[in-house]
Amino acid sequence: METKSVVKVGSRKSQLALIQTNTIINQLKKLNPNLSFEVISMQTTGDKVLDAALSKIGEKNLFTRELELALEKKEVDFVVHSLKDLPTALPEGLLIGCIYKRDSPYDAVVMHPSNAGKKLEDLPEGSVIGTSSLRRAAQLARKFPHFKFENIRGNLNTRFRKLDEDNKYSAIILAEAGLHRMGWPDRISQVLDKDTCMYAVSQGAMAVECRNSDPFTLSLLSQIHHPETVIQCVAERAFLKKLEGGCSVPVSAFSEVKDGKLSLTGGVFSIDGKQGRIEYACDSLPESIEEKEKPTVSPNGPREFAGIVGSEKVSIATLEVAQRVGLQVAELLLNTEAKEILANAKAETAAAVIAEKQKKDAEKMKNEAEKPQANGIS
Ligand code: DPM
Repeated sequence: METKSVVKVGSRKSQLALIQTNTIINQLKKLNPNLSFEVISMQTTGDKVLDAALSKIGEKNLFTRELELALEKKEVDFVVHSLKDLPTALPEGLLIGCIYKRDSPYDAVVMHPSNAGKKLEDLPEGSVIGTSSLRRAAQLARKFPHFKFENIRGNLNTRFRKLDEDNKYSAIILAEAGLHRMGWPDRISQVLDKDTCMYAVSQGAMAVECRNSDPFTLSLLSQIHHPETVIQCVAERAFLKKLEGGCSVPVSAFSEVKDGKLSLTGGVFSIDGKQGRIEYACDSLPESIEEKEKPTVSPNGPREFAGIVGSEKVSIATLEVAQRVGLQVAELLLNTEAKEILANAKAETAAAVIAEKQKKDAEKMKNEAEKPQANGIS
C-alpha cells in the first residue's frame, strides 16, 4: 500500500467549509502526529450562483462537483463535506470514506434583533420567515400558515447581515450545527423539534469523500468513522435515494439508535405544505454497534451503502439493516398519496428552474441591448 507523509485536502472557500475541513484535519493530526495536511481551497458553482434560490438552480451537485474533479485528478486526497450536501449517488470511483460524529441535526430559529427572546409562536400574522429550504418552508407552513416564507441566499455571514440590516425578515431558519460551528450559538432563539420540522437527510453530519482505490486514505479515515452516525446516515440516505430526492424536494427525516434498535421517520410534503405524509419503520440491529468486523474488500474496492464505505467499524450486517429500514420507509410512502405529492413537488421545482433560467436569459439580453456601443462601430 502506498503511504503518504503529506495528505492533500480539498475544501470550499467558505468560512463554514474551512472550519469543517480543519475540524477533520485536527482529529486526524491528533491520531497521526507524523502526518502533515495541506488544504487546497476552491470555489464551486454553488458559491458563484448566489442570487438564485438553491432549489431553482437545478443541479444536484452544485457545491461538490469541482472538488470531486480534483479528487478524480488526484490533485487532492480527500474532501470534507456537509453530508446533506452530497448527492446520494456519487461519481464512479468516489466514496464516502468516513462520517464524523454527528452534531445537532436540528434546525434553529434566528430572530431579527427586534424579536430577541421570542419564539416563532410569538410572531404576528404576516411575519416573513427567511429560508431557501423547501423542506423547512413546507413543514413550517403547516404549523404556521399565517407566516410568509421567502428565499434568502448567500453564505451564513451574508444571511446574518440580511436579517439584521434589511428589516425584511422577522426570523430566519438555519441548521443548529452550522451556527455552532461558526461560533454563533447565542443567536439561536429556538431549536425546532421533530413535530415542528424534521431535519434534512444527514443534516449535522460531516462526511469525507475520497477515491475508492486509495487504501491509505480509506484506512486513515476509518479512524474517525462514527458507528452510530453511520448507521443513521445509511438509513436516511437509502431512504432519500429510493425517493430520488435531492435538495430540491421537501423531504425530511428523523432517526434514532436506541436499545439495539434503529428507527427512521420520513416525511414528504407539497411545496406549499398543504399536503404531507409521514411514515415510520424500525428494526433490531444485529449486534452491539461497537463490535468490530474486518471489512469485506472485493476486487472492486470496498462495499458501499448509499455511497458510504462499509468498513471495520460497523459490520456489513448492521449496514444492511440500516439500508433496509431506509428503503422500507420510502416504500411505505410510495404506496400512499406521498408518491403523487412528491411527483408534483418535483415537477413544480423543475418548472421553477426553467422559469428562473428564462428570467436570467431575458435580463441578460436586455442588459446587452442597453449597453452603449463600445467603440463607435455601427
Ligand atoms: C441543503 C439544504 C440547505 C443546505 C436544504 C435543506 C439549506 C438551504 C437554505 C441540502 N443544504 O436543509 O432543506 O437554507 O438555503 C447547508 C447548511 C449546512 C450544510 C446550512 C443550513 C450546515 C449544517 C450541516 C445548506 N449545508 O442548513 O442552515 O452540516 O448539516
